[in-house]
This record gives sequence, C-alpha cells and structure tokens, in this order.
Amino acid sequence: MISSERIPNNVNLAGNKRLQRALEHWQPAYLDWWRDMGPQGFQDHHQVYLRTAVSVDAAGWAHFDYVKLPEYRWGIFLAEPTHDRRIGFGDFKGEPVWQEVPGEFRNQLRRLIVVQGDTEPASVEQQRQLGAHCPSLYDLRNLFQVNVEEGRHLWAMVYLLHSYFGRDGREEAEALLERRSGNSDTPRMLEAFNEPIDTWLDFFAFTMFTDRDGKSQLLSLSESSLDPLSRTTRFMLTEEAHHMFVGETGISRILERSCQLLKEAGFSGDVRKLGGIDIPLVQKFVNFWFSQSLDLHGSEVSSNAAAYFSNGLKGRAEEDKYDDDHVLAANMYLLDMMDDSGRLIRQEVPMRNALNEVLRDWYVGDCQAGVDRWNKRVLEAHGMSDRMALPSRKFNRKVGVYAGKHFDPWGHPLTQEEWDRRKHEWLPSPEDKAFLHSIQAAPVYKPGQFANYIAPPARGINRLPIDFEYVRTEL
Ligand code: BYC
Ligand code: FE
Ligand code: FE
Repeated sequence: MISSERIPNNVNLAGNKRLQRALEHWQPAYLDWWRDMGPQGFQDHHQVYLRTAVSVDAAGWAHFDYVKLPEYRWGIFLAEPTHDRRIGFGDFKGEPVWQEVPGEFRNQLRRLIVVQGDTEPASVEQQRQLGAHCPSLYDLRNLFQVNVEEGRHLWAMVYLLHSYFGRDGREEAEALLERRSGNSDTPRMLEAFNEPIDTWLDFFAFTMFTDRDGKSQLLSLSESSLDPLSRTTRFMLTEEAHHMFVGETGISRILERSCQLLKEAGFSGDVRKLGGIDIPLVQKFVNFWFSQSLDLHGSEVSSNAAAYFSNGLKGRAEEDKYDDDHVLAANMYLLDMMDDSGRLIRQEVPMRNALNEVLRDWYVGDCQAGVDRWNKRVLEAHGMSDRMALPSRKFNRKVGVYAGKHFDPWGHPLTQEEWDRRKHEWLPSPEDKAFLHSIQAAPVYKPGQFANYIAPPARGINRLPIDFEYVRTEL
C-alpha cells in the first residue's frame, strides 16, 4: 500500500483539513532544511536503495526501492490502538488513556515532545559530512537509511505538536527546523547532539550508544497516558532497531578487521601501520559516546522525572516487567551520591525522584549485552585477550552528581591535574581523530568493496548480495 497523498499517513489526514493544511505548510520548510542540512553531496544525483515505512502492518510495513533522498516519502504512522488501553503507572493508574492533552499537563508534554523532536534533525545534521568518506556503498546506504528515518521521527513529533498544541505547537515545529547542531547561538537542546560526528567510528559508536538512548526514551514514552504519543513512539521503535544494528555491527566489523590485521602482522605489529583501527582506539569511542549518552538520561535526582511519572506522561522502559505497584508512592532507591566535600556516599531517595537513574540502569544493561556480544562473537572467537568494556558511570559526566568531577573509566577519582594529563588515554585525542580522518579520506564507492579498516557485513540488505549497488549515481 503506497498512498498517493502528499504526506503518507495512517491518521486519516484527509479527514482533518486544518491539520493537513498545517502540515502541508510545514513540509516545504522541512524539505528546505533537508536540502541545507541533510546528507551533503547526495541530494540530487544519487539513487539510494531505501526502506520506506508505508503502513504499520507487521507483515508488510516497509517497502524497499531506489529513491532520491529529497523524494523519500516521509510519512506519519502510529501503531494500531490497543483496545481499552489503561494508564499503566503513576497517580492515574487504571484510568483510560487520554486522546487529548489535559490542560494541566500541556507544558510538560510539549516539553517532552520538543526535546524528543529536537534530537532527530540534530543527528542528521551531525552526520551530514559522512557520505564523502564512506567505507562502502553498503555503509553509505545504511547511513542514509538512518538519516531519512530520523527525519521521519521528526515528522512524528511535529504531527503531535500540530495536532495537540495549537499555535505554540506550530511555533515549536518551526523552531525544530531552526536550531542547529553545534551552533553556538542556536544549538540543539541536549549536549550529545551538539558533538561532531565526523568519523565513521563516531557514527557507529553513536548509533550503538546514542540511538540506544533513543530506544530507552522511546520505550518510556511509549508507556505514556497520552495515547497518540504512545502509539507514535511505539512505531518509531521498529525503525530504531535498525539504527542500533548499524552501530553494533559497524563496530563488530571494525573489530573483526582489526583481529585479522593483527594476525597478519603476527600480533606484534601496529595495526594502524596496516591501515586498521587498533582495539584500544575503538574503546576510546565507546567511552566517549557511552558517557555522553548516560548524560542524556538527566540528573540522578530529578523533580522533572518524578512529575512525568506521577502524571503518567513518561513511564519506565518495559513498565510491565517491574514487579511492583507501578505507583511508587513510598518506594525508595539507593543511589551512589557525593556529599558537599566530594566524598562518595550512598543515599536513599524517593523512587519517583530517581527515575532517570532507573532508566539509566535499564540502558546500561542493554548496552552491556551489546558489549558482551562483541567480546564473545569477535574478540573471543579470534582468540584475542583484549575485551571491550563499558566505562564506569562516573567517567566523563557533564550532567548529574558526577558532573565537574573527574574519574577514570574504573570509577577511581582523579585530580584535575591527573585528568588533564591522562584524559586522552581514555577519550579520543586530536591525533586519534587525525588518524581516522586519514584512513577514511578516500571514500569507497565501488560495489562489493570495503575500506581496509572494516570487514564486509555477514549479509546484504533485504536479502540482496553484499556487492549490490546500494547507492547509484545518476549521470
Ligand atoms: N543536555 O531534571 P533533569 C534519540 C536539562 S535520543 C542538556 O536532570 P530531566 C535519538 C534538562 O532539560 C532520546 N541539558 O532532567 C538518538 C533540565 O532543564 P530545565 C531523546 C540537559 O528533565 C540518536 C535540567 O537540565 N529523547 O531519540 O529529568 C539519534 C535539569 O534536568 C541534559 C528524550 O530525551 C543534557 N544531556 O531529564 C536521533 C526524551 N539533561 O527543565 C535521536 C524526552 C538534562 O531545568 N526528554 N538537561 O530547563 C526527557 O525525558 C528529559 O528531558 C531528559 C532530561 C531525560 C532528557
Ligand atoms: Fe530517532
Ligand atoms: Fe535512531
């Protein structure tokens, strides 16, 4: 089913002329943004073999074909409603979910939707230069697949803003196209989305760890009492899985290639001299993007988080897996904190105020499972003694109780002087970046060929061969 409407949708847009007009008015501004800030150099002369969401039917929700990027059909799709859905947590637990925004929660909901929406175009902006340095056509296509879907996630949030928030919603929708990642005057809202993603190792670590914050946040929003928010985010999660696949397998394939090169060099050689990426360098990018993404979960103790939960706006990831009353009025959470003199202490805080940390716990577990797969399937399988690891939660934090303090990746405190002297043992240095720029300087655009620093994937896209022409140039 490919609809012929200007904006593909399953929300009966044609039956709501006002909303349709508002979105058709926003659409050209979106396309201007995409041309200015989307993938640079791949707008008009390339056909990309992409998956397009065309319905929410599990059996056939996506359609694969060549499209030019600006002609991608960004659509509005909500997961099917659940019959008699009830609020699953907080002070309104058990009541029917809301189809409209209650006036008293309007500001909080708008804030959540705007923050979520802001990350989506931000990531496209961050990644816009990568096409000129791709390790293969397969990877180039995956980059663009992630980019168009982040664009669709922006559409999803803009649909909610236009539908439920009147004039301020329309203004917020415009502002989402005006802020710019990394811009000092009009930056994106959350820190990690202002960091450059200018190497493919950044891209893979970002899609592994920062898109996974997308997963944890979308899971918690999909619990929302605002049913349209729940249904939009539920459908976004089906696309999110592919983003994390790109990150996890991207790093896997780099590690795989590093193991091969190490073997060829007789284990003693310097992998970088052979044009590969040494395992400790991969670890630095894990350290960087994981710690940035921990920050994205907010402060350990947060009255915002408590209010979102109490009001039923944002739950825990997989709320129904928690074996408690889902109200959490009297529960406590034991937190590792610091007192005023910087000493580590354990402190009990009301559970509702600790929900950012609870979601972070879930997130860390999900990340750890991915790291375990790298260790088992690649490093162990190659007989290496190296292992990848997540750094301590205290490491390199800019938000929360550890912000402004220094710790090594094992959580040992460091003085400012030690941190300044040693931080590039654990985080990418300018030299590391320069090295990665040098090995990705020449892009690989021949079907079936891969840059020397990355192994081919196990299989192609949509059962096609690995040497399929995933991106083709129009003459
Ligand atoms: N950077 O009470 P606190 C994705 C602000 S990723 C800058 O601790 P709260 C994607 C905070 O706004 C998922 N500022 O925080 C991935 C607050 O400001 P106000 C995105 C920050 O509100 C890859 C103040 O500090 N979705 O989809 O409990 C590619 C005190 O904060 C940061 C969401 O985030 C930061 N890191 O939690 C593409 C879901 N952290 O109010 C896409 C919606 C906090 O004092 N957002 N601040 O002015 C939320 O649920 C919450 O806003 C947060 C923050 C979890 C982000
Ligand atoms: Fe997204
Ligand atoms: Fe994503």
